[in-house]
Amino acid sequence: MSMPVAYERQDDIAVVTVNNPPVNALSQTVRQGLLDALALAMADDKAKAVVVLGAGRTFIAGADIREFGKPPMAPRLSEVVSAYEDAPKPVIAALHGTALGGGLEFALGCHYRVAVTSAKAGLPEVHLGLIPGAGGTVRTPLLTGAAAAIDMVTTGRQVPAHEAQQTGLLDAVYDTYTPLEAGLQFARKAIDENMPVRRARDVQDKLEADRAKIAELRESRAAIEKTARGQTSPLVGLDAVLATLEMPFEEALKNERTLFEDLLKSDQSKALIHAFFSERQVGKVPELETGKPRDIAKIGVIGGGTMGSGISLAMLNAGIPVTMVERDDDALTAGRGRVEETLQGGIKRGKMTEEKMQHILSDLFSGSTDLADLADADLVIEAVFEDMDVKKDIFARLDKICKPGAVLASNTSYLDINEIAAVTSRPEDVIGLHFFSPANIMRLLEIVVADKTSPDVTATGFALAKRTGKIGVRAGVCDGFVGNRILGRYLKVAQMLVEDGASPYDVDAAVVEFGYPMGPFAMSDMAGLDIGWATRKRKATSRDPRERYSADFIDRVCELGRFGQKTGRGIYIYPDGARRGTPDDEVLAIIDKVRKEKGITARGFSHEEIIERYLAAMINEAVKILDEGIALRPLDIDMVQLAGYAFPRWRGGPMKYADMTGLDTVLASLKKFQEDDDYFWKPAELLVKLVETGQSFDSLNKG
Ligand code: 3H9
Repeated sequence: MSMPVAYERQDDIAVVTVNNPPVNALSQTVRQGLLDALALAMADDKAKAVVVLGAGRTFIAGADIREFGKPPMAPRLSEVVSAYEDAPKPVIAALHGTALGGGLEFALGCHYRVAVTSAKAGLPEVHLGLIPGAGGTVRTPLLTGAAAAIDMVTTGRQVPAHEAQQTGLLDAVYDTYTPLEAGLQFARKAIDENMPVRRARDVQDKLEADRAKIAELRESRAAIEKTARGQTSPLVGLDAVLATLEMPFEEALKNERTLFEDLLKSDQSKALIHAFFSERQVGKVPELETGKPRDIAKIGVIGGGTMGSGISLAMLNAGIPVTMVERDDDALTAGRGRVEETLQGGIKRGKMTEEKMQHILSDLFSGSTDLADLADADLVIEAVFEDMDVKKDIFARLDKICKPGAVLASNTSYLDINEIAAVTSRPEDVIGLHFFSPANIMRLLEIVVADKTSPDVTATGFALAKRTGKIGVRAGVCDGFVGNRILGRYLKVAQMLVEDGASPYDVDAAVVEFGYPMGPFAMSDMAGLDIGWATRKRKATSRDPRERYSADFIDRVCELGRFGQKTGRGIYIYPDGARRGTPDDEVLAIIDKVRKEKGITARGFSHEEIIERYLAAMINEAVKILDEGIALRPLDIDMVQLAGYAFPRWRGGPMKYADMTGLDTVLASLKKFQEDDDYFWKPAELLVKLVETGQSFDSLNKG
């Protein structure tokens, strides 16, 4: 095994290379290796300067996150950074790839920083519910000034090399060099010009200027609070940078360390670290051990409605040619129009260039009204409306038209993929690819593996997710798969809460307070109340008589032609096309009337109780989904909720939230609610078992 940190000398320059694949994280052996290499460089009389760089694809991408929460192991990163800062010979960090978190903090301890053009530097700790803990909030403002440091620390943004040079974070950027050449070039200059060691702590000019405008800098708090939406670390990051302006250097470092350690113990950082690893774990599914993704060079999308055009865009944006098939010319023109309109919108927002749009429309996109034009497609995604007979007819025709080996996918959000696959002679090629609207933006892709889907086809689904920047989550076949099945439960709780006494506006407020961008009623208004109304009518005859029906008030609202935002009225009213709704007394009167008719005496619900019920229902259904094997692991459910349903990331997802709340507490809530409605609230068997055996969802994640 190669050493995690290698030392060599090239003429009179010491070269220290960190080699800890895949991202050169600063694990204990790397920290110790860096100290040892520094000692060698200092003892080496022939070495006049030191260059530090990363082997492989990147400079150092940060502390080793897997070490968090475990007993600390010496040496601490801050000691390593200080040792380099105090070195008497000039030390140059040569950056490529991503210098992130502790990696950038290490570079800030070096006396000079150079980079190749494609390098990026960032302090992404905020995304893990943390702030930099090894001097990032102290040395960054000294070099860049407080405003740029606040931006980096509170957003976690990866700053491109040239911008980083402008702010003072980097000293030189080289367009054509390798990282080693860049480092050596600068080191040669440092030696030849007898450049001094320049410690960030000694750079005081920007600090002086910032001190004069500290009141103004403090004002950024309100904006940060707004975007952070309940997340603590961005505000702590701001405090830490501002403290640098007010405290002596060493004290500011100590202050940062205390803040970092407090955050490390917080539920928010546990949740965000869970989200980070889950995002990487979720793509590891059993089928990928044997399955090989098929080549996808051309895709057919059937349907040009909201979903079909969104899916087409997701593919086109990834550079994959798409043929959209619609039933007639008018529908095709409308479908193409939707694609074009979204691309135009991208140009207006500066996210798309005219040139790229032209390339997409003339080289990648084509339209047809004849399914036979999909004969050479490698993958066909059906996105027509939710009608089993229509879908079966399409798949039977595709079976005859498509070439052998083509993957046949349905974007259905709840229909049985096994039943669809059964009409073809090749059920092993059939899979569900459930996109979320708007499909070109939403990151979630449920990859629904039917009974006969082959591992190659599943692997193709995951490869497609990766290629289009989506988070693919494996799901089994059931009504609603993972996401919509859980959604159905908490929408139902929301309705029950309203029937029993809460106003829909209270329910939404509680859910927003919890961290969602909007509550269930505002969301239903946005999606269109008619959709749920139609589903309820469709399911009316198959509804279990033990199930409480609690949507009468929404049905009444729909009967008035109030379908939500699109009709200007729904549960809220939207005067003059407003996107944010205003509460409406007419709706409250309807709710009152329904309660009276049903003999329900309204009672009050605190926000805490609303959330307790909302989450308990969500978690209970999730456990059933897990037990039935519809979801592979608890983390898969968390990823569905985070990537597709706006569950606040800093709460980790419903399963992580349940673990942190305590499964016994969740079970106790369910039992309490069960006294009112045994059918709805009966605790899932697996949850009872986990509580009895003292296990957590996390223990199931680990297998
Ligand atoms: C910090 O530095 C705190 C300090 O301020 C204070 C300390 C006292 N540690 O994402 P990928 C793994 S906090 C451990 O698929 P990419 C990752 O899990 C840290 N493991 O690759 C995956 O493992 P696997 C601040 C890590 O090319 C593999 O590497 N730094 C770490 O798409 C490949 O990752 C950050 O927050 C880590 N730090 O993206 C940076 N990073 O193969 C976090 C990655 O088993 N990392 N792994 O699934 C990233 O943002 C991306 O990984 C990166 C590469 C952009 C680097």
